[in-house]
Amino acid sequence: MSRSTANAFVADLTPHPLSDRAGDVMTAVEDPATAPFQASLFASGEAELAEARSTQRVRLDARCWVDHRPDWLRGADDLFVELQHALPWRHGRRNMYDRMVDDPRLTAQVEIDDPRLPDVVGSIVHSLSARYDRRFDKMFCNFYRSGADSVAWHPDRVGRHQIDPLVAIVSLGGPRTFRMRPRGGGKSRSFVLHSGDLLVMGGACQHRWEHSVPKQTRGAPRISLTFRHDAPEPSAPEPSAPEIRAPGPDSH
Ligand SMILES: O=C(O)CCC(=O)C(=O)O
Repeated sequence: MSRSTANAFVADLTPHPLSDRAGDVMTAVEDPATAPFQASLFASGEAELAEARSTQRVRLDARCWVDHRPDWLRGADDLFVELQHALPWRHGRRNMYDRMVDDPRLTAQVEIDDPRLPDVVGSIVHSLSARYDRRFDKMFCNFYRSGADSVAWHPDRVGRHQIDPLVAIVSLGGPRTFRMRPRGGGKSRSFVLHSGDLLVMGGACQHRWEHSVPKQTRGAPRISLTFRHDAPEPSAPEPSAPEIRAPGPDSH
């Protein structure tokens, strides 16, 4: 199918990877079209890890932290374009209140060693695994076609069966706000993720906090590459980074 027929769905009724409910399904999307966006100079060219500014560790509470590393990846906009066309994007539909509702984003699940992935993904995995002393071997990708796409508040499912899992997110394309709030209520915090930024949630984040990417009125398309790992050995140390003052809480 050519790009001119982009966004056509090929029904294949694969079970939904993010849902436990019977009847929730995924359909394949061939080469999703999006509005073009203006690549920045830093984010153009061949993708490679940059020795950029140091990691900023934000303590959310006594047991939860977030590492934000701006400009971690050079060439992130070109990587966005490559992965937009190369990955097996799917569109989820879920049964909610007796009607099928479209997920407001596309997703793609790929093996870390999938031949469609460029070499830089191997470098990302290697660097994360070395820095955080975990074997990051699971990759899940999200495609926000515009500001209208989003993901609602949730903790990650790895938190159900792992103590303090790390979740790493590499952002490609348009900037988006990534929000976090304590489960059960409380002040939220926001991180603006630009193309090439790395954000890692650690400690008990998946047990005590939840996160979202809210809709926004305008927004260039964005892909997030998320990396997870198997349960670590009980003796694995908690990785450290210099701490900075946490950004002020959001008003809502
Ligand atoms: O796209 C993002 O930055 C967040 C992704 C996310 O929350 C998820 O896939 O669980």
